[in-house]
Amino acid sequence: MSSATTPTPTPQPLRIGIGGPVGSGKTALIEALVPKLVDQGHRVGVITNDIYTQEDANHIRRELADIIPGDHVVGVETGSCPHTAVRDDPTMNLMTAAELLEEHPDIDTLFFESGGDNLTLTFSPALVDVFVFVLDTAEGEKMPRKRGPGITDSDVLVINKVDIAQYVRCDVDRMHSDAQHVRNGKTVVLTNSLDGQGIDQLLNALEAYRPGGDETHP
Ligand SMILES: Nc1nc2c(ncn2[C@@H]2O[C@H](COP(=O)(O)OP(=O)(O)OP(=O)(O)O)[C@@H](O)[C@H]2O)c(=O)[nH]1
Ligand SMILES: [Mg+2]
Repeated sequence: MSSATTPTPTPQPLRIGIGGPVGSGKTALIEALVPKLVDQGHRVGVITNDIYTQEDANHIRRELADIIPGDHVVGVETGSCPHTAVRDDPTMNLMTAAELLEEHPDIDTLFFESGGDNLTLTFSPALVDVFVFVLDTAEGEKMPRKRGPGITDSDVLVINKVDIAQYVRCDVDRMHSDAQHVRNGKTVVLTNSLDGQGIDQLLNALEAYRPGGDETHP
């Protein structure tokens, strides 16, 4: 009898953290993933972190102008080390997410892009459900062998810019197998964010972390 008055609980959005070295392609990956998510019927929000500017938020608003409303993208100006804002004290990001979800409760997928940083970056589990770390081939084939928590502990490791590997003398197969080795077999995805290579595989890996979805993480 009381069921008519019981509010339906709002499902928790899938919160995806994207981190990695400066310029590895974090923003480009988000810009490749969002149109596919929207095609699948998802409603997407994006929170970017830059130290002093809204550069990445503005880029995403421009690139995805026909895909998601501009007010679904918010830029956090951290004013400090990018680690702090997504790992040590994620308060600014948590508050920004709460405001965004209050304004747009239909958002079911929320990206957090960290400011570009070094190999030790990780995300607070209080902020995200899945942590993606993005390397690119131009940083050099040796990067997975250097390890660091971003490379070894992330849920999904992306090796981006596979299209330019040949120009920077990077053996992608070697980089891939080294990455799988240091991650004990956890997911590694090769991508070209500009032409979409590997993006479907990445999306599938992320969906396994959706709250209420398949609990068997890869
Ligand atoms: N060739 C190639 N270029 C790419 C790829 N992904 C990104 N880029 C380019 O790499 C540059 C940096 O990409 P961003 O997406 O801004 O990188 P980012 O990691 O978000 O950078 P920060 O947020 O400043 O750390 C841009 O010029 C992109 O167009 C890729 O897969 N292949
Ligand atoms: Mg960026």
